[in-house]
Amino acid sequence: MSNYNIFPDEFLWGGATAANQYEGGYNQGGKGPALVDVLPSGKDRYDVMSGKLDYKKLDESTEYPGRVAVDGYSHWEEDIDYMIEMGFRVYRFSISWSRIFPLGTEKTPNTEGLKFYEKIIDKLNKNNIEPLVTICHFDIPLNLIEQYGSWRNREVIQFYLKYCKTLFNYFKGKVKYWITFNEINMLFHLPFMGAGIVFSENENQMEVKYQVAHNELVASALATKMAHEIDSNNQIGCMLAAGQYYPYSSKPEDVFDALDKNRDIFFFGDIQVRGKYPNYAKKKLQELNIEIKTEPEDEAILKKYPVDFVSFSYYSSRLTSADENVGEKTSGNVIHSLRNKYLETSEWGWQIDPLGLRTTLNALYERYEKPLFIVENGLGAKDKLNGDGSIDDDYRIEYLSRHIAVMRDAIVKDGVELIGYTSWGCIDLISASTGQMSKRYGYVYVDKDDEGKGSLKRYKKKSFYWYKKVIETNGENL
Ligand code: BGP
Repeated sequence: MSNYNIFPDEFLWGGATAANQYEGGYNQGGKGPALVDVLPSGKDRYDVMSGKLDYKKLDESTEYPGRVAVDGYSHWEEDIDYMIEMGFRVYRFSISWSRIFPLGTEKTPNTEGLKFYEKIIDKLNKNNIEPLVTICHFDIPLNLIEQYGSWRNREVIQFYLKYCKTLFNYFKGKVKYWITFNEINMLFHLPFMGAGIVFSENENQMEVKYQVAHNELVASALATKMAHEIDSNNQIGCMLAAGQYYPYSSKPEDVFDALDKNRDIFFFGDIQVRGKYPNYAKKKLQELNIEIKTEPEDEAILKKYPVDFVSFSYYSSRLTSADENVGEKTSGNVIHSLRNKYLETSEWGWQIDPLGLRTTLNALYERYEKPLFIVENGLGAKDKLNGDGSIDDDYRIEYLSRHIAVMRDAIVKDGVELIGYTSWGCIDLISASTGQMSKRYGYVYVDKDDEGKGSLKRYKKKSFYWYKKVIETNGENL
């Protein structure tokens, strides 16, 4: 008989947030303006995120939900207390680049920004919660976008490395786990949100995206090198928006199409883990007649500094067909997929597929043989705050427990090396794709609505007590 209580003793249970959707405080503590501060709510949001609409063209009545978010800037202490109460062993959060370098280009960092994160990190360490820091989560100082054209410009690599060096030195011995870029492949789908790219007319958008990808990949490899040099205990991860593509049918064309679509995700991992452009990517660039600017040393940089672990987000599997005329498109999720008739969907049309997580874990582990870390997973749902301050989010408990159960299968039955799990938005925060508050993921409810009204008071949901038990029993009690 297998022992199903097999999460390793040191398994890192926890939750995740990111400055751009949690922190707010956009003009406090010396912070400079950033990408998130110009992301509107409402109908223009998607066009701005995808680089089709220049944020400078938005009118004066535009609301920017990220500027206040859930005011983690003032509530972080209370929020970490909730994490302590749930027994978190890890907390993933991101540092806002423009809190450290308001313009991105300064010679010296903003000490107030560093001190802000130091308080957070010290509190985590004091309570045996491992900090997992995302260095760049859909975030870049606005000045680097406006003056340099963001990541399309190779000079930005140096600014990013300066920012990394500041963090690695300042938090030396206090932070071990780092992620260089959140969902690096998102830059192909939402180039502005992912990498601060606004397209100009008539430019070859695909070429720009590959150039941006290359610059970020070189930056990530150099950051990995630097992190290891500064402290050999540092562990650096890549971070992919994962979720395997399934073929729409057993037609060989559909099967091949799924393989090809999966390469959009693997492209980044292949370079960050295996250290070189895979042949399929070189061929694709030739076929598309894309020429990206590289430096002679890039090949060696990518080769010599692979990441230590592979982290990823998983919300759903995806479905694809070679035939554009079959199937029904799903709404909601920014990475497009056809409707899979075997799956239920969330209120936002995201398909729910726990077993797909096991498939994804296996695909990544077989390909890379590196420790895996699930750093985002969860159900975005509307919650109802009852009169007595309780929230009965059984649907969230069901979603999460089904996903955690397959993680256990992947470890015990498949031998996948999984080191941790941080569910997304452990404290309710602003949704990235919609900018709305009503799409909630948390164990802790935050009183705020889509119009920005509310006391920001926190309430524990039913899932709070459930997750506390999960951690207490090391995943036995689902
Ligand atoms: C990922 C992002 C997160 C987060 C999550 C949920 O793509 O890394 O920032 O927001 O998706 O998406 P949403 O907020 O759109 O529901």
